[in-house]
Amino acid sequence: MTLEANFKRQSMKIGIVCYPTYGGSGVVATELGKALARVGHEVHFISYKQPFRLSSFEQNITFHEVSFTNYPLFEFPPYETALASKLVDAVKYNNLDIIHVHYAIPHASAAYLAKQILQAQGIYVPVVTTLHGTDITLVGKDVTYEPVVNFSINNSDGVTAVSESLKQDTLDYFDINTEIEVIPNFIDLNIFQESNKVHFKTAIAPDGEPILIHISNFRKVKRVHDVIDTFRQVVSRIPAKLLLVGDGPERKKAEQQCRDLGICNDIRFLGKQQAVNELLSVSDLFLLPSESESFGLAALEAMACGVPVISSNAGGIPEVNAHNDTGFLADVGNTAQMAQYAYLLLTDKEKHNTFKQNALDQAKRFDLQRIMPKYEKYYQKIIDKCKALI
Ligand code: GMT
Repeated sequence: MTLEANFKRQSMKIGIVCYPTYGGSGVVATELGKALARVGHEVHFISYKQPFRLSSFEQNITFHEVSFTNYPLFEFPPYETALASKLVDAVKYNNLDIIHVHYAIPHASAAYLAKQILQAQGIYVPVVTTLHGTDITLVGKDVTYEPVVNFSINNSDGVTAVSESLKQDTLDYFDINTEIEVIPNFIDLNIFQESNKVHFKTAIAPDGEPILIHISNFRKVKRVHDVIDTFRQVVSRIPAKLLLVGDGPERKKAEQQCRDLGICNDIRFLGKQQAVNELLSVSDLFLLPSESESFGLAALEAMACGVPVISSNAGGIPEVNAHNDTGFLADVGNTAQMAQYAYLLLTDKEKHNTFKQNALDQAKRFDLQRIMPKYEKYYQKIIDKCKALI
């Protein structure tokens, strides 16, 4: 039996700070909070907007909106100050046991400030920071933010990273003098599972063509142009369709690339979608050629729906997508290799079926029910450690 299985649950009051918009860190924070609430914890979300995965009323969950009064002097509204003030309020009037911030910038430093203010009033609340990726690898290490990020990581009571790779990047880029615990991202297998959507599949691929899919926020780091270039090479050999799901800064360029290549008839830009599990259910391959990726939650969602993944080998992706097992990995930018792997899987039914099953088996290792207790246990450890210090 695992340590987590032995863990005796004690109800906690947990404050969760996250970005409410589309994006992996907000999804992980919201799904974690919902799962914690379902097992009896009292969860308080603190953000500037209702997190998009928190659409309906849920027992044990309260949402605290960070509102900020604008003033003509403020060219940039001081969000961090407003967040720290809201945290002080939420902790004080709800007796929170712990604050868990997702994405270091600016959440970890706002929580540190709130902690200091509360401490001056005789209230002690521990802070756990979860590092998600770009808060370290892209934005965090930039000189604009580095000193504050470094300080607030070292001054969090607990720090977790979503992959071994991200932990290593954090140790490489910053001067860290605190323990970092790796707690991987997870998937709710009740939501992400293959469902029968034959009519939908026929509508997209009327002649039974295989369907490739990419889901992201279309930021540069996702290399959407590599998705299209990989697809171009696949479709030059076999008929196929590509679904591009999501929206972001690179979308216009991607649309132009499809026009220039004359392959628009085989590609559908679907924009932001809610029911991605349904789209994944009709797909045969997921493409994730990212430049950098701490984990690759989108790949895990695909795998939970039985979709093998062709990805780059950047960052933490190899911890999720196992080469020649749940999919294939190639060097960043090597679209010829990615296309060759895609062709291999799409033209070998038996291999494709084996990879589908392997992908699902791998996703089960990241089942929410297995990972959530790791957070509960970690919270308890940090609360106990901090109590001992008071
Ligand atoms: O990928 C993004 O740009 C969004 C970003 C976020 O913070 O929302 O995603 C990061 O966190 C996800 C959840 O932990 C990870 O699955 C993604 O790999 C990570 N993105 C990058 O590292 C680029």
